[in-house]
Parts: sequence; C-alpha cells; structure tokens
Amino acid sequence: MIIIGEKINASLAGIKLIVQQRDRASLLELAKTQAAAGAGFIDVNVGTGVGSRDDEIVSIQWAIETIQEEVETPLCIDSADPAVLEAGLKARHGRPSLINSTKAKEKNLEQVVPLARRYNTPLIGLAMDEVGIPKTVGDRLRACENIAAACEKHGVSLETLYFDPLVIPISTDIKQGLVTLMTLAEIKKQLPGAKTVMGLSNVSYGLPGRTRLNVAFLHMAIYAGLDAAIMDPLDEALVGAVKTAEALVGKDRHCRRYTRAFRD
Ligand code: THG
Repeated sequence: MIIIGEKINASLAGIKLIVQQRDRASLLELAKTQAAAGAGFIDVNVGTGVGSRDDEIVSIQWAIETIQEEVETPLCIDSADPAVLEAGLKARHGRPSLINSTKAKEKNLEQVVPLARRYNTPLIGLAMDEVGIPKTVGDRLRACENIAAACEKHGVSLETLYFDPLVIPISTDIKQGLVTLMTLAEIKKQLPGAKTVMGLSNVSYGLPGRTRLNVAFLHMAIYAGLDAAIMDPLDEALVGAVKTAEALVGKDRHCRRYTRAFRD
C-alpha cells in the first residue's frame, strides 16, 4: 500500500503560517521527514481558507518548486480548484505527480479529467457529486461510475484512477465507517483495474483514543482492498498497521517487510 504523507496541509494552523511566511526551511523539513519515513507521495495542500485563488496559485507554485529542489518523492497536488491543480502540475515540469482530486460533478470533471490526460498523471476521484457526499453505498458507487465514464470519454484509463470512497467521522454518523468500507469493496468489485485511496484520520475525529480507531480502520480497509492512504507517515502505530495488515492479507511475500519492520 502506498502511503501519501498528509502533513503539508495549510488547513492546519502551523502549516498555514509556513505557507504565508514562505518558510522554506520548515517546508523542506516536512517534505524530507515524510520522504525518509517511506511516503510514496507527499500531499501538498496550500489552501489556507483565506485569500484569493491567485494567492493559492502562487503558493502552490512556491511550495512545489521549493520541495522539488531537494526532494525526489512524487507530489500529490491537493486542491478543489482545477486552476490550482494545473498550476501545480506545470510547476512539476513533467515529474511524477498525483492529481487530488475531482468529484463527480460535470463542470469539475470537464476541467480536471483533461488535466490527467494532458499531463499524463494519475487522478483521484472522490465518491461525491454536486449535492455532496452520498449517505449510501449505491449512491457513492454511482459517483465513481460517473467519474469512470468521464475518464473513458477523455481517454484516461481506469488503471490511472484512484477512487476515494470518502471517510466521515463516525462520531457524527455511526453508520458511515461501514459505508466507507463497503463502498471500497464495491469499487474493487465493480470497477476492477481502478485503485483506491482514502484520508484515514477523519474516521476518528471527535473521539478519544484516535490512534486505536485509525489503526483498526486501516486494517479493515486494507482487507477491503485499499491501495493508498493519505496519512501521517511518522505515526509508528499506523505504519505498523500497514505492515501487519499486508502480511495478514497475503500482500507481503514470506512476511519479509513485516519481519524487517519488527526487527527494526
Ligand atoms: N481525501 C483526499 N484528499 C484529502 C482528504 C481525503 N486531502 C486532505 C485530507 N483529506 C487529508 N489530509 C489531512 C491532513 C492533516 C490532517 C488530516 C488530514 C491532520 N489532522 C489532525 C486531526 O485530524 O486531528 C490535526 C487536525 C488539526 O490540527 O486541526 O493533521 O479524505 N483525496
């Protein structure tokens, strides 16, 4: 399973300051520690919630240029705004990236899916539509199928798509943990070839003992076929859960990675 490092996210107060102050050393430190911890991608989300679209464009250009001067790890360009996604892709100068993301809304699809094609870059599709995040497995799957159809129309292959079944805090709706897991399993079944991803930690929001919940949820999600997780690569409990789950579902030949991690 691919770990996408989540720590460069300007919705967090500390990161927002780093972006606003163009704090190069702190940004690089965040990128380097996540890369060293084994992140396959580093998520870059510079949306501070204040300021204009142009601010976010200039910020993502700065963040991406800065990181890639010293870090080789592919970047996951994270924005709801297609113009910000394109600015990030341009700043990558053809280096490997992941587009995060499009939802199953016509206007969004028409702007984002062509970027995946033009920049030859894999794309995350969210299981949501113009109305929001559906409450049922069937409606979330329908959103994914609409994204798959738009990709087919634009010549983007299913193999380069990562579907995100979306994680909602179980503290707000106790049914939603299972809806996410069942959507994940259904995506693997109905859209074979496509990959899956999710942002893990949201599941435990508002509850005590969050690590326990995140670890348990990660085990269940890997059983259901999760291919990538947006998570904290420095969280040893979570990284350990990736190792134990992959050994248990037969994705770690001779338990080599598990054994090595245990020894270390
Ligand atoms: N799916 C996709 N992309 C995503 C998400 C997703 N991008 C953003 C987000 N969700 C994943 N990224 C983060 C980054 C940081 C934190 C959580 C998710 C984080 N959270 C702490 C917490 O939950 O308590 C700290 C919060 C705080 O300090 O306020 O650090 O789902 N495709």
